Amino acid sequence: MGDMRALRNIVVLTGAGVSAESGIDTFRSAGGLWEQHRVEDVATPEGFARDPDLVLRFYDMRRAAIQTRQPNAAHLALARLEAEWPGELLLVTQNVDDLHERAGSRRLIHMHGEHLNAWCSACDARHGWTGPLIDRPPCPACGVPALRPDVVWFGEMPYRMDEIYAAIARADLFVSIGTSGAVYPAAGFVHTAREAGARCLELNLERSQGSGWFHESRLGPASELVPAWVEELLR
Ligand code: BV8
Repeated sequence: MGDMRALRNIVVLTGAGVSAESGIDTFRSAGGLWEQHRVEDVATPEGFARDPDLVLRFYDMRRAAIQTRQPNAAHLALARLEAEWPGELLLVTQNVDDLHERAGSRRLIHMHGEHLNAWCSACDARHGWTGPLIDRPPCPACGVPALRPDVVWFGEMPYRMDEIYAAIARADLFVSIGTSGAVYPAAGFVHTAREAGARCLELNLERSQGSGWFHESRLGPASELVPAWVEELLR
């Protein structure tokens, strides 16, 4: 990877693989089999309109599950990097769990939303939410029982894309961790980073759909690769 010390601005993208060792299912493992529905069918506005109870139960189950899990060494290493790196660091996650926050990361964008938020379809307010939504609780702001998971479904626009693209345009290093590179626009960030002249590094358990676009791809579990890479940067 050459001399890392010349780097100033880093953008890190994480996916489900960074939370796998915390016991949170990745999409590849859970994606096709959940109650005989593909995630693409359940995680869509159409799926929600078709069968809101099915979708609300899907998210209630996952919202409860993440609250029983803990950050792993990869989350902690990324929080250490944010604390100790002298240049800019932006962590963009596709994950909707809160393990990066609980590990200590602050400069963080949840481009696909968060399990621990509820979004009111009636008044557009968002609220921190840890319980179920299946029993249609009233929105704390407007009282209408119109709360949905505050996650970005397929066909919906991911959050804070302008900030993400602005950070990638300034990046000297783009690092993708634990993602299959199957879902856009996140899967396209490496192309944008390369066009901006950034070095591109992939840390993943196996080769991903985007591996060929990275200058370097290291294969292995995130709990080993990420702390080693952070150590290399901060040395
Ligand atoms: C949009 C939130 C437009 C919900 C998620 C055809 C071509 C190109 C694009 C499209 C197309 N048809 C449709 C599209 C667009 C679509 C898309 O990309 N579809 C795919 C299926 C082709 N994208 C969208 O719809 C996006 N929106 O395009 O909007 C628009 C424009 C204008 C106006 C309005 C709209 C929105 C996509 C967001 C969907 N929401 N999540 C929820 O979580 O329930 S997606 C979800 O799956 C994740 O957030 C993530 O983004 C995605 C993939 O998951 P990964 O994180 O990569 O996880 P995965 O399981 O796939 O892989 C895990 C990886 O980790 C593996 O590689 C594995 O090897 C590795 N791993 C495992 N263990 C470890 C490990 N690595 C390290 N250590 C380990 N221990």
